[in-house]
Amino acid sequence: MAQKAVIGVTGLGVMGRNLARNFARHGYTVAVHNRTYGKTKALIEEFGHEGAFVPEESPEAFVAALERPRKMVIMVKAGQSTDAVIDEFAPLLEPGDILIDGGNAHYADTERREKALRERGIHFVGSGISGGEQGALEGPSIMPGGSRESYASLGPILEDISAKVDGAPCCTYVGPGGAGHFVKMVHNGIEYSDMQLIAEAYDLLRKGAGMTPAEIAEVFRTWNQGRLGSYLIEITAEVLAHTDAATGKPFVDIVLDRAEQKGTGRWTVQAALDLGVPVTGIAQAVFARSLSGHADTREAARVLTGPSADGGLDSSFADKVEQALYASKVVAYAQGFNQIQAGSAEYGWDIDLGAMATIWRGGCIIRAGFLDRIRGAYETDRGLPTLLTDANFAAELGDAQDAWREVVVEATRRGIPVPGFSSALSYYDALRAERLPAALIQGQRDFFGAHTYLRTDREGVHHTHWELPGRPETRTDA
Ligand code: NBP
Repeated sequence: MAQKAVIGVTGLGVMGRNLARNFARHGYTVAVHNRTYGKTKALIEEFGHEGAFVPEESPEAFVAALERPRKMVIMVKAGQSTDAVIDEFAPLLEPGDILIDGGNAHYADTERREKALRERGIHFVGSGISGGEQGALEGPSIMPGGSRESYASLGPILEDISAKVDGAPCCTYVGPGGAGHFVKMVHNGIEYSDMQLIAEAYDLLRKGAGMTPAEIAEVFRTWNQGRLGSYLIEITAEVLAHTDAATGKPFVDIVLDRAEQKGTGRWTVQAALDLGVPVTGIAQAVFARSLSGHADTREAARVLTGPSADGGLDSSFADKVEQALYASKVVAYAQGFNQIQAGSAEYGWDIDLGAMATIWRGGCIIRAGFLDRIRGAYETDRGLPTLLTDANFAAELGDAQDAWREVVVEATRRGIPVPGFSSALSYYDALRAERLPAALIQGQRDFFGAHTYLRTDREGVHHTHWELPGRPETRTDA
């Protein structure tokens, strides 16, 4: 009888086939299956020599090829396809088996699926997998949720195929239910804000300091050697240095300036709104992409007047932009980690924030040395209310703020949009403020809707009778 497979992968698209190869390259016998057999065949023909694959054409044969308790990864287009695959495979599984969804599912779907399958004794593990096509093959960052019990047998395999930083795997148990997909969603939201901030830095250097894309590429290469060192900064330099072969122009000048999105950034903001967490950096990034895509509005707005963005700053301005970028990035990450904290509290997931920073250090799109410092901050204080109050980050933001303010002022003066930089700075200033104008808003709410207010000097809930002479106040909870 043929050797049973340790794990299986169904859905051999871009991600699934590379994930299957990654398992095989690590010495695991891996069963492979795809809705249409052609992809399974192609995988074996091209990469069969890389390891021990068990190609199966039918779901029944695929499930039968797995050793028990069975572990099978679903790697299909998220949404209805995932439900269709679950409906097809779940009846073939037995209690104790582990069904892993590695797609970009919405965490609420994962919660629903996990609950339904738990009732049938099947462990459903919604797992975030980041790193794209290359990461899936060479070592992604993996964020598995589901039951802790399932992680006991599944975890070591996933840790084995994940990226490693300083010998530590970029994979850990995130928490029950949809915790893994929630964390992956916020990861993607942070990725949106990181990319937007980098784009704003580029725009400032291009329009404000009149630098060429090639010159800016050099600036990014230098930044990549310092505290901003990260995959996104590294690839930004590559993109900016690239020349279009057909025209000889900088590549960035021949690309249509409309950023697209698949939806995980939008989900992050929607979830943040429900949880009441201000993720202004992620929201600005999502809205900036939307704005860029509104061709008609942008065309119509050509009648709007304002300063000319061009020039006036020299290349020494780049140092200030670096400080503004770093400070804004710290704010964006702080907000994202607060969202994970809030989601964890809301759903009772008990997510270890420091561990999330640890598994994002490698394999994923936001991988960066910087995450080590976030890990350190949460190691020092697990209950940190915001990363901004960590002594090291607070000191850095204090040092950066003069330049950060100057960059926002110069951008505003020149009419260069910097929604990410300026909203991050406003968030920083709002947290610093002893008093916020929210007191006035409470007054307005009480005036038109008798919504009541709390006083700074007395207990209780109060309402002012704005319609009566002398506007007397009553305590409404007494
Ligand atoms: P692809 O588009 O390359 O492949 C899609 C796979 O889904 C194919 O194997 C296809 O089978 C299968 N499938 C579909 Br579509 N509908 C199905 C159904 N009703 N029943 C069975 N199989 C079905 O996707 P991908 O880029 O590999 O992405 C897979 C998942 O990984 C997605 O959730 C995605 O969001 C996530 N993800 C992607 C990346 C990335 O960089 N691409 C990164 C991280 C996460 P077929 O061959 O028969 O059509």
